[in-house]
Amino acid sequence: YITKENKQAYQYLEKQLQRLPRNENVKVLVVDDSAATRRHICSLLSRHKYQILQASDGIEALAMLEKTPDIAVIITDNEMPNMNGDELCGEIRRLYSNDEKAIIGISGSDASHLSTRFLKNGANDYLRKPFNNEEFYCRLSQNVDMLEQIATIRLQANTDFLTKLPNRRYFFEETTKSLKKIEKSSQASSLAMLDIDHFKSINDTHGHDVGDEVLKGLSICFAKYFEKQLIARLGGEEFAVYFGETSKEEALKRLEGFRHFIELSSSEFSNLKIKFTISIGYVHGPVYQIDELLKQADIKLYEAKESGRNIVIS
Ligand code: GH3
Ligand code: MG
Ligand code: MG
Repeated sequence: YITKENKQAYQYLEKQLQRLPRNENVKVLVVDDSAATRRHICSLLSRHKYQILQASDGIEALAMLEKTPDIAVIITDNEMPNMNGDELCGEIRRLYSNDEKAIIGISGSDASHLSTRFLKNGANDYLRKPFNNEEFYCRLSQNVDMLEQIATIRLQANTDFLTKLPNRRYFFEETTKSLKKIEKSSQASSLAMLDIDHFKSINDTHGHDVGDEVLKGLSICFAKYFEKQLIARLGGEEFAVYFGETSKEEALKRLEGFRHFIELSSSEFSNLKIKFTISIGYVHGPVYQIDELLKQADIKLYEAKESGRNIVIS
């Protein structure tokens, strides 16, 4: 489950993993009313294999940003019809944070107040024409590096290290946002907690490393099965699914399906031939605090364990 905010972070990471030459994946938008200047900047960019988009003024630039959400860097002239570069900067910053997109202002004017205005309006950097090609590349690639570092850190902060599932922190943040929306429309919220049965005995019998492999195998199935839901590893051998606007019947059908699937196929994970089951506690109702929802689901989960495990209790 990937939200819009995190999509860029995941895309960056995927690209890093694919080990493609980086620049080919970096989209740069060049905004200048002079076609000749655009051509010059674009030829510099294409020599380093950046993906290039062009706009001849601020309005066109904003439309392109909306249409192409993964533009990473905007290089903008200052004096343009309709909207100056520094105003464009301000508009971009109203919509996109500076850990999402970098802006580099360019201007022919040598008035120093211009660079200040660019920076005040949220530009990351400023170049004065005529600029040295080497300097242009250095500033551009430093800004791209910064965006990638932030994306990597954000992804790591939201991901469980062992299973690569979204972690508890991410789950709390995202469900809290969603619950606020659901509360406004007075819809019921819906959440389940899953826990491996007798996991301790898997560790005790086969060792902690095998226990880890079981957690990883389960996580892959879990993520695939609940592709459209917000999921997380809450900790240990405990997982959660948040169902947003799904009906109670539909959610229970999915959960029962997953419980059954694990009962049948757990032994195939990583060729370990270890069979295990899971217990699930499910809540549905007008509850809009994530900690309260989890508390109620945990009570149901406890009931599932008490009643003999390998069961969904709602
Ligand atoms: P129940 O059916 O009641 O849930 O029993 P259980 O054994 O699954 O539950 P218990 O809470 O007694 O034990 C959970 C175990 O999970 C204990 C802990 O060592 C193990 N565990 C927690 N995190 C990890 C992990 O990251 N890797 C491994 N291998 N084990 C873990
Ligand atoms: Mg357990
Ligand atoms: Mg447990």
